[in-house]
Amino acid sequence: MEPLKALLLLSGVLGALAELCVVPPIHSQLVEKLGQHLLPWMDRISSEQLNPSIYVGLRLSSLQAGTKEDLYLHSLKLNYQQCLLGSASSNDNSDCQTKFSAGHLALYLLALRANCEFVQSRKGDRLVSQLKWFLEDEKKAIGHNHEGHPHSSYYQYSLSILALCVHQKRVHDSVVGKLLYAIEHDHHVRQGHLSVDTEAMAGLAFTCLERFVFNPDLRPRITMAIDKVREKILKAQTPEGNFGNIYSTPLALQFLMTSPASGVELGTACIKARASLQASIQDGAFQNPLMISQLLPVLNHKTYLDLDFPDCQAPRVMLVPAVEDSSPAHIPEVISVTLKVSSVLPPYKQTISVLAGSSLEDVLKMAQNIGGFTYRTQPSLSGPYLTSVLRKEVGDREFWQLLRDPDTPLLQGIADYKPQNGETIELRLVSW
Ligand code: B12
Repeated sequence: MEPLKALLLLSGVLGALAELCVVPPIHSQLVEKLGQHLLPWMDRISSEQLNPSIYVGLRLSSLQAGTKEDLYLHSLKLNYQQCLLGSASSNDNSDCQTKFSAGHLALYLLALRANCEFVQSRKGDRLVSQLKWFLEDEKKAIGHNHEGHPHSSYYQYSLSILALCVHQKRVHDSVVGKLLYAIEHDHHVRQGHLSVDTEAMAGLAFTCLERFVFNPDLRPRITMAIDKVREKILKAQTPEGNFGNIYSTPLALQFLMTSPASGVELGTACIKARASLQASIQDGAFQNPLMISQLLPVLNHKTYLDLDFPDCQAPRVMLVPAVEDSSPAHIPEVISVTLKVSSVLPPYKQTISVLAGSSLEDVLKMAQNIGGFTYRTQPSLSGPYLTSVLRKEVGDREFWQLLRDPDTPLLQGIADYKPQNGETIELRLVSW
């Protein structure tokens, strides 16, 4: 048989065995609208508001923001390098250390790769060392017998491995070993629920490690872990098509798109997920810049793994700011929302009046203004994170969970969630 024919036959056989996760294109106008949401966030360049994930998402998308994008990267570099590499003795620096976690540093390294830069020079090496120290520290927190937990989360642990890997920096086998063990034994499962986001991030990290084969002895375990992650994510698909929920679907798809699989209905699952994503985008479910930044690569058939060899010359459509809606404002309607906190003594319950379209954060502000209620937040890449309610601060591995009465956890944070008239929202202190 001619060599070409033999090759075609072989690829045909392999193709029939292995299924690919392909996400069919979504209407370009919808994608542009998502990109437009990011533009105002790119004007916020104070160190607290900078978000390297936005830069990564945009660079892996089909869209570009021209000089705004260059300026944003410049601000990221100024802030991160000054902060992370500043003199350890200065007060400023200790302030920085609390502002930027290892997860932020990992995202910053991904942003550099998104601009086709490798960490080089002494400064770059120090950033890499910081991330490696962080992983060593987390490894110690997990402990020899895997009985502990990372101080941050397995999500940030995986993100850090991924960032080092796309910079082709070796990660110690024992560090990888802890993540393998966690995935093999479901150690990151929280309250019995699988965190699809965490699985997907771990899957992306493993797939990168598999590509670079730092240690061939680990390869079979890594390959098995990738298969296990895929299996669990596919099992977590809902009847609507989401992997986990709508907001974990982008990262899940990023992972599923990186490796073909045989013997599973991967292609069909991804087409179903894409349909659900399209419906949610049309419904306006994607407003949060972090969520958009994880989604945009998927809509451009890209994943964080493309950062190993990014195509920085790929043509991208220039974004233009959205035109303000000038339709006449209608008379504002007042709605009632009941706020309930049972995790404190005495329990708190109060009905608050706010304008329709107000966020949960507006409700909390109003309750605080009325009196008898207090809360505090901390800025994060996803927006304001609720850390204290009625002076009760979260303890180790605790968080203030947001629920719609009676027992439905919200899928959005306080700044994004808009309660409906008559709804009761509970703030509940829980362990994770
Ligand atoms: C780990 C995690 C948690 C942990 C965080 C604790 C910890 N020490 O890590 C726990 C379990 C406590 C948690 C809680 C919540 N989470 Co969460 N979380 C994540 C996850 C998997 C990773 C976040 C991360 O580390 N990012 C990387 C680092 C570098 O960024 P960072 O900004 O520094 O990270 C901090 C914030 O992300 C913050 N955080 C975590 N979750 C959320 C959610 C919101 C809305 C905000 C504002 C902040 C926030 O905690 C991180 C650590 O300090 C993401 C998944 C994802 N796809 O991003 C979901 C994710 C961000 N969480 C989500 C949600 C909905 C929540 C909750 C609102 C759930 C609820 N009903 O109560 C609460 C937050 C409530 C509050 N108090 O404000 C959604 C947000 C979707 C959206 N529309 O924006 C995501 C995408 C998961 C999902 N697929 O549903 N989360």
